[in-house]
Amino acid sequence: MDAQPIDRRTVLSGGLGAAAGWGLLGTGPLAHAFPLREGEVVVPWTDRRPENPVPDIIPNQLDWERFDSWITPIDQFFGVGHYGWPEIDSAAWRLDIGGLVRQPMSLDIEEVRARPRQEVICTLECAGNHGLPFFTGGVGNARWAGTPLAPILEEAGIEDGAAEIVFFGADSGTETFHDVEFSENFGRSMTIEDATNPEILLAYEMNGEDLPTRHGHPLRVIAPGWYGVANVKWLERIEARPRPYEGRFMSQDYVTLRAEDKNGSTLWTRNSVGPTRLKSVPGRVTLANGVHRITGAAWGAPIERVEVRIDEGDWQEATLDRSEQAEHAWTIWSFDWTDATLGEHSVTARAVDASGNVQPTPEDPLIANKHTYWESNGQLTRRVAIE
Ligand SMILES: Nc1nc2c(c(=O)[nH]1)N[C@H]1C(S)=C(S)[C@@H](COP(=O)(O)O)O[C@H]1N2
Ligand SMILES: [Mo]
Repeated sequence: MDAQPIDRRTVLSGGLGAAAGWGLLGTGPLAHAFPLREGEVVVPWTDRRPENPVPDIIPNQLDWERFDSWITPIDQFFGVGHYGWPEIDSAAWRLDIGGLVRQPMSLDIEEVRARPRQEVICTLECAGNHGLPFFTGGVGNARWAGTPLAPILEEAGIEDGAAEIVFFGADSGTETFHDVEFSENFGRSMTIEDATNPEILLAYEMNGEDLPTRHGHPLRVIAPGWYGVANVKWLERIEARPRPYEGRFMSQDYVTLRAEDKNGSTLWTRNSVGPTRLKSVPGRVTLANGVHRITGAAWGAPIERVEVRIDEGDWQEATLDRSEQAEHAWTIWSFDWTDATLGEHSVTARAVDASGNVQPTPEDPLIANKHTYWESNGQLTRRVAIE
């Protein structure tokens, strides 16, 4: 599953790189969104994102107007570091596996790398992305390599009384709880069933390079299909525990608060974020040979269809670029906007998944009755001026 798209991509880009290919891309049915058309220029969005007030916590957001590849290059990949950015000396680092296990383990990085290698191309989105006005580039798609977690847990032997696996990072911060001040490590948990999914990796490579410091060097969790927060970086401890772990990033932050309607009365619920939700983004508008094209991405569930709406017009189907795809990676789509008229327009996109679920509108109770900013997967509208 994972090796195939890379091979096809290599073959494709080789073919297109041979000069003759370029001129042909603008004609005929659109098969590939990237590379872009010859002479293509970006028509900037008129709704600009406000300046990022927390560049130390959320650096390097994806700039959608530069969005031109299925795999996001490392230098364009956003980061989230709630407790700073530890620089870990991999020679001194160890991963400890303990708690309710029959055989506690301690591995150095060479022992981790000597285990079976597994790769996955998957999209990572922060659950806060699009929840705050300045936060619109908290998503990227990368090729990760590491070793699967499940066989390690199997070797350690999870005891019957265990309910969860907790992942702890090396980074920590000062927290308070009932007037007690203490130092808490970044931590996230999963049920045993979720944590033993064969897709979950302990990853030491990103896009073919040694995992960069910003992204969790020397080792991180990669949980395909989960929001970013589950993908614990700078991993140093894995514990099987008998009761749900309730650290800050499980029980305070990354918790969605909703006012649910139950037969006319309101039931407030709080849930820790988990698996990703269906979403699409109009990425950028470009112009080449007199034709405007909207290129975007959709992810969060298997994508069946993406539709685009200009102003209050009809929904029109976008073309999905199936030349590069992987189960948990975003799907690139494009829409040739052949009848763009002068003036300012709004562009809205919505994704439909393989089960027929439609990405919710901002008015959908799922979004409208949500009172925290995480899991903001409602349909997005952008504005552009055609001159
Ligand atoms: N140890 C640790 N892991 C972490 C975080 C963190 O602050 N510390 N942030 C999480 C969040 S909220 C997100 S969205 C992703 C971001 O991954 P990236 O920085 O590689 O893009 O890392 C997750 N893993
Ligand atoms: Mo996040």
